[in-house]
Amino acid sequence: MLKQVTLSALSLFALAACGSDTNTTPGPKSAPATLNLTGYTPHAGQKVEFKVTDRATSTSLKTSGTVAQNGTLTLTIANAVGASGNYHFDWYADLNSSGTYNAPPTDHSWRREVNGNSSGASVTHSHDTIWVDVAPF
Ligand SMILES: [Ca+2]
Repeated sequence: MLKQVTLSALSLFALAACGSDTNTTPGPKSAPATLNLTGYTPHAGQKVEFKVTDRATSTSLKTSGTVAQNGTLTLTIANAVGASGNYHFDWYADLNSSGTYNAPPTDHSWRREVNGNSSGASVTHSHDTIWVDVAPF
Protein backbone atom coordinates (compact mmCIF):
# COMPACT_ATOMS: atom_id res chain seq x y z
CA MET A 1 0.00 0.00 0.00
CA LEU A 2 2.75 2.39 0.95
CA LYS A 3 4.53 1.57 -2.31
CA GLN A 4 1.43 2.48 -4.32
CA VAL A 5 1.13 5.83 -2.57
CA THR A 6 4.78 6.56 -3.26
CA LEU A 7 4.39 5.67 -6.93
CA SER A 8 1.33 7.91 -7.21
CA ALA A 9 3.23 10.75 -5.63
CA LEU A 10 6.08 10.22 -8.08
CA SER A 11 3.64 10.20 -10.99
CA LEU A 12 2.16 13.47 -9.85
CA PHE A 13 5.62 14.93 -9.50
CA ALA A 14 6.49 13.78 -13.03
CA LEU A 15 3.35 15.40 -14.40
CA ALA A 16 4.07 18.63 -12.54
CA ALA A 17 7.65 18.65 -13.80
CA CYS A 18 6.42 18.11 -17.35
CA GLY A 19 4.00 21.02 -16.99
CA SER A 20 6.63 23.40 -15.71
CA ASP A 21 8.97 22.36 -18.51
CA THR A 22 6.70 23.79 -21.19
CA ASN A 23 5.64 26.61 -18.85
CA THR A 24 2.16 26.74 -20.37
CA THR A 25 -0.40 28.22 -18.05
CA PRO A 26 -3.85 28.80 -19.48
CA GLY A 27 -4.80 32.36 -18.74
CA PRO A 28 -8.03 33.97 -17.57
CA LYS A 29 -9.12 35.28 -20.98
CA SER A 30 -11.36 33.64 -23.57
CA ALA A 31 -9.31 33.17 -26.71
CA PRO A 32 -6.06 31.53 -27.80
CA ALA A 33 -2.85 33.20 -28.91
CA THR A 34 -1.06 31.43 -31.74
CA LEU A 35 2.39 31.92 -33.19
CA ASN A 36 3.14 30.31 -36.57
CA LEU A 37 6.80 30.31 -37.58
CA THR A 38 8.03 29.45 -41.07
CA GLY A 39 11.43 29.58 -42.69
CA TYR A 40 13.15 29.07 -39.32
CA THR A 41 15.58 26.50 -40.76
CA PRO A 42 18.55 28.47 -39.29
CA HIS A 43 17.03 27.58 -35.90
CA ALA A 44 16.03 23.97 -36.60
CA GLY A 45 16.30 21.95 -33.40
CA GLN A 46 16.47 25.04 -31.21
CA LYS A 47 14.03 25.99 -28.47
CA VAL A 48 11.70 28.90 -29.15
CA GLU A 49 9.94 30.50 -26.21
CA PHE A 50 6.78 32.52 -26.85
CA LYS A 51 5.29 35.08 -24.47
CA VAL A 52 2.00 36.97 -24.67
CA THR A 53 1.72 40.12 -22.57
CA ASP A 54 -1.47 42.07 -21.92
CA ARG A 55 -0.17 45.61 -22.20
CA ALA A 56 -2.90 47.00 -19.95
CA THR A 57 -2.03 44.78 -17.00
CA SER A 58 1.53 43.72 -17.86
CA THR A 59 0.54 40.13 -17.11
CA SER A 60 2.04 37.50 -19.37
CA LEU A 61 1.85 33.84 -20.30
CA LYS A 62 4.56 31.71 -21.88
CA THR A 63 5.05 28.47 -23.73
CA SER A 64 7.88 26.94 -25.71
CA GLY A 65 8.66 24.35 -28.34
CA THR A 66 11.37 23.13 -30.68
CA VAL A 67 11.73 24.24 -34.29
CA ALA A 68 11.21 21.32 -36.69
CA GLN A 69 13.89 20.36 -39.20
CA ASN A 70 11.76 21.94 -41.95
CA GLY A 71 11.92 25.28 -40.11
CA THR A 72 8.35 25.42 -38.86
CA LEU A 73 6.86 25.67 -35.38
CA THR A 74 3.37 26.51 -34.14
CA LEU A 75 2.88 27.52 -30.51
CA THR A 76 -0.50 28.18 -28.93
CA ILE A 77 -1.41 29.50 -25.49
CA ALA A 78 -5.02 28.91 -24.46
CA ASN A 79 -7.04 31.76 -22.98
CA ALA A 80 -4.27 34.28 -23.52
CA VAL A 81 -6.16 37.08 -25.27
CA GLY A 82 -9.51 38.75 -24.78
CA ALA A 83 -12.02 40.20 -27.23
CA SER A 84 -10.31 43.56 -26.95
CA GLY A 85 -7.09 44.98 -25.61
CA ASN A 86 -3.59 45.16 -26.97
CA TYR A 87 -0.89 42.56 -26.60
CA HIS A 88 2.77 42.01 -27.21
CA PHE A 89 3.67 38.72 -28.83
CA ASP A 90 7.35 38.22 -28.04
CA TRP A 91 9.45 35.23 -28.96
CA TYR A 92 13.08 34.23 -29.19
CA ALA A 93 15.16 31.38 -30.54
CA ASP A 94 17.53 30.11 -27.87
CA LEU A 95 20.58 30.31 -30.09
CA ASN A 96 23.11 29.75 -27.28
CA SER A 97 21.06 26.89 -25.76
CA SER A 98 21.13 28.51 -22.31
CA GLY A 99 17.45 27.70 -21.75
CA THR A 100 16.67 31.35 -21.07
CA TYR A 101 16.49 34.63 -22.93
CA ASN A 102 19.60 36.58 -23.87
CA ALA A 103 19.42 39.85 -25.78
CA PRO A 104 20.28 39.70 -29.48
CA PRO A 105 22.54 38.81 -31.14
CA THR A 106 23.24 36.12 -28.48
CA ASP A 107 19.65 34.90 -28.95
CA HIS A 108 17.44 36.04 -31.81
CA SER A 109 14.17 37.68 -30.78
CA TRP A 110 11.14 39.31 -32.30
CA ARG A 111 8.04 41.28 -31.22
CA ARG A 112 4.67 42.03 -32.74
CA GLU A 113 1.83 44.18 -31.40
CA VAL A 114 -1.50 42.37 -31.64
CA ASN A 115 -5.08 43.43 -30.96
CA GLY A 116 -7.45 41.22 -29.04
CA ASN A 117 -10.11 39.23 -30.85
CA SER A 118 -12.91 37.10 -29.46
CA SER A 119 -11.93 34.19 -31.71
CA GLY A 120 -8.24 34.44 -30.92
CA ALA A 121 -5.20 36.24 -32.24
CA SER A 122 -2.36 34.87 -34.28
CA VAL A 123 0.90 35.98 -35.80
CA THR A 124 2.52 34.24 -38.76
CA HIS A 125 6.18 35.11 -39.11
CA SER A 126 8.59 34.23 -41.88
CA HIS A 127 12.09 34.18 -40.45
CA ASP A 128 14.08 37.39 -40.73
CA THR A 129 17.01 38.97 -38.93
CA ILE A 130 15.22 42.12 -37.75
CA TRP A 131 15.68 41.39 -34.06
CA VAL A 132 14.09 43.28 -31.19
CA ASP A 133 15.36 43.19 -27.62
CA VAL A 134 12.33 41.88 -25.72
CA ALA A 135 13.88 41.96 -22.22
CA PRO A 136 12.77 41.28 -19.59
CA PHE A 137 11.45 38.00 -20.93
CA1 LIG B 1 19.64 31.89 -24.45
